Amino acid sequence: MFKKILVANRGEIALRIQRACRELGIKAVMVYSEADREAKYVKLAEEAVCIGPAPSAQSYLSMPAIISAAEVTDAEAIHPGYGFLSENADFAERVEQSGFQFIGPTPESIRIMGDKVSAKQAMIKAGVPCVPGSEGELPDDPTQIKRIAKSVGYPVIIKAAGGGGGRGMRVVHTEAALVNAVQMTKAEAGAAFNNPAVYMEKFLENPRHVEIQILADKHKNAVYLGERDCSMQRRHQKIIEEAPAPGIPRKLIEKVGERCVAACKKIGYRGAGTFEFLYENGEFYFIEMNTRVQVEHPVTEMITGVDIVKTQIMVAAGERLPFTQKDIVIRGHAIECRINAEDPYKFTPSPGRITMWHAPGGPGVRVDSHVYTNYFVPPNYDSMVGKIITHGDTREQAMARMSTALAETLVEGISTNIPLHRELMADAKFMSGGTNIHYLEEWMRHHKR
Ligand code: MV4
Repeated sequence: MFKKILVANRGEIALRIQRACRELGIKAVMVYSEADREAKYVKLAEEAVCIGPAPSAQSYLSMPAIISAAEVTDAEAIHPGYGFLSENADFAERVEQSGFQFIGPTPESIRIMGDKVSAKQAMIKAGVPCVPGSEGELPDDPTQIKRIAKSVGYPVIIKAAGGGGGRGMRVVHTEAALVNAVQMTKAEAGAAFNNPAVYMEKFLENPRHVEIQILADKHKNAVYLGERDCSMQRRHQKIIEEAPAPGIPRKLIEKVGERCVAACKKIGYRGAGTFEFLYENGEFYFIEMNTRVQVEHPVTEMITGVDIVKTQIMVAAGERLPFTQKDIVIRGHAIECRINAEDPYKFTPSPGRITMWHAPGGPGVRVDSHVYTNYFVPPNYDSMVGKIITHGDTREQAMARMSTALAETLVEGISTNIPLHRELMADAKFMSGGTNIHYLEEWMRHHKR
């Protein structure tokens, strides 16, 4: 096992990784920007290195700054967390060329999944169900583009190969609008991702976003840890996640989960990974794979009892997965509310000093947050200040515990989206389960203030 790991991230996930290291008896080196000097996980760290000024480009996104920090502290491995450099194949490669273990998949796996066209081709080959669409990249010839769209059937969606997470997409309803939409998407993709390649899919109108968590080791063992429903989102920002996904037959999850595991074995995937699907009319359609630990990993940890971050570190060190698929048993239900420093209805960021932070507690309540009373939320990074996760025997109990937890959470000095979460936990449609990806935005339109 590693003796020392460098944590190349900030905020709650930096703290989460530090906790996993402590449990494993590994020293965690924390890095921080000038804006994060006062972070408690920095003060509590055995070692911490300032890697640059507040702007991410000069700190958390600076490969030389992070790799030199690992060199001067004699760390053996680097955990990238989520966001920042976590899905940058060049970073993973440079980490390994510098003699460190990257805690994540190989650069090749990251590269394949980063290109959505090659990701989809790999999944089709491995037998994972995908959204019907073009076979790979779209050609330039307008006649061929129209022929493909006709066979897929309108509406279609044009997506950039270099996009993902909602960037670089366009929905097309008619043949008249098709060729221009393809050209526009290609031009934007070339500018934004330095890759003009686009592909086409049937546009699903009212899907849910359901994803499957996997873990794999370097010895071709892989398991799936069930699914999460992440449909409660606004502008591609998830705000509530839950596991299991309400109302989806267990047998179907098992079938798709087994396909994901087979795909991992086939491509030699290692580490934690998430297969993102759209779920509509009882069917799963793969859209993208994330090659990092995700913000919402705690809901899976709560229903399986598996420590995903700890396992990421163990498998990166070459250990075998300490469990097999039959050891993975889903127990109860978990919900996560992301707490953001923002206006709850206008969504404008609300950085600044937290003059009072009182976290909830009680049975089945988990809080993953790096903030505390008197903490200053810097304006330079994303607005998430923590996550409240509740677990219960049933979905109803998990939701009741979440309502209680939200009621006793006190934050003063900044605005947060806690009032929005309190309202959503009392919303009849959300309470009944199974709302689709459009529900929150529609709800916002009907609850204007
Ligand atoms: C789609 C889709 C409908 N049909 N693909 C948006 C984020 C990116 N990961 C994929 N996205 C979508 N792809 C087809 N063929 C609708 C979306 C989509 C969406 C997906 C998941 C969660 C929220 C979403 C919000 C708007 C659109």
